[in-house]
Amino acid sequence: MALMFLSADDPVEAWREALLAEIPGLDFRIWPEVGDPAEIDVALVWQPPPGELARYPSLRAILSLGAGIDGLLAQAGLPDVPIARMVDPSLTRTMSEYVLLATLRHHRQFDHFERAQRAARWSFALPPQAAERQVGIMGLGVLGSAAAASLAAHGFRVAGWSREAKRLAGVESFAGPDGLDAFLARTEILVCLLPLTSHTCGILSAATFARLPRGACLINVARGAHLVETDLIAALDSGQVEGATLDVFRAEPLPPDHPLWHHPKVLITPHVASYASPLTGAEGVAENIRRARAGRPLLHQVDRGRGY
Ligand code: NDP
Ligand code: OXD
Repeated sequence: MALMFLSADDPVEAWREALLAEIPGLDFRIWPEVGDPAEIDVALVWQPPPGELARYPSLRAILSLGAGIDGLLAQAGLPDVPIARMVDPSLTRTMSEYVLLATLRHHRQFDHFERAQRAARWSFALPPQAAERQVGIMGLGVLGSAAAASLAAHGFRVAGWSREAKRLAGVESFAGPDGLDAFLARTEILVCLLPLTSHTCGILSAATFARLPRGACLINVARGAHLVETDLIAALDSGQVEGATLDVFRAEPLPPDHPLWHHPKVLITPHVASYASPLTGAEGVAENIRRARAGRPLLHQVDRGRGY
């Protein structure tokens, strides 16, 4: 049996080399040159074309090269086989770096100084201490809890919001719909690291922004569909939200004429907040190939009912 690799964004040769080091003799086939579809038993994928995975009758598992599997679950005709999310030290570390960098940029008012410089304006303003700055992370899973720990280690007052309450050192925990108001009311820098599900789609809306303290900032590194873009633009224009760092968008690439590109209070990055590396991720993927072939539960297996 063979593994099919399908991704336009991931380094295929590095993944092949790293997986062959873990599983010598692995039959590694690169889409679309996969040979007989009946010989493919495991698919390692990022953003496969719609319907493609239904073409492999012997498929035993789908291993995602990304942490978010909302795109896979949205596919019509997705085979009913176990799906595993990507959990990888590089993915986790690079996300924590991005969230720390974006938080510091808002906290130290670099966004404000960038605008002041463009107007040749000397805008003297000192920030509060990190210990006085309240950061809130929506989603305290693999990525959110690591980002929270890193922010707490830098002295920020950190809280997180998840479905179930968590016990994380230095992180105040809020949970469920009942905990959301209190979480938002104390959050000056809001980070979204939720999976995209029917419960979280559109959660970054006017109603949410109105519950933040005036002048709060937003960092969205989860999915574009969490954000109601017109609501954010209105909140930025009114001053309810003072700045935003956005890595993900409803349409990617973001169309050239989209108003977010030119908004003075928005920093845009092209879905690069974090990325998996074959050097650190191959071990977990290889373990999941072995598990799939032995018919055992996968590591980080997705709960399809929950949507993450
Ligand atoms: P996890 O599955 O590990 O964590 C998800 C977290 O969200 C959990 O804490 C979960 O709560 C919480 N959650 C889910 N639904 C709700 C809800 N309805 N209300 C409150 N909390 C909820 O995911 P990861 O941390 O690995 O990844 C998070 C997301 O980050 C991915 O789904 C993806 O969209 C995005 N991502 C973006 C990248 C980028 O480059 N921009 C790269 C990688 C990921 P509980 O713990 O209680 O179950
Ligand atoms: C994602 C990823 O889910 O890049 O966005 O892992």
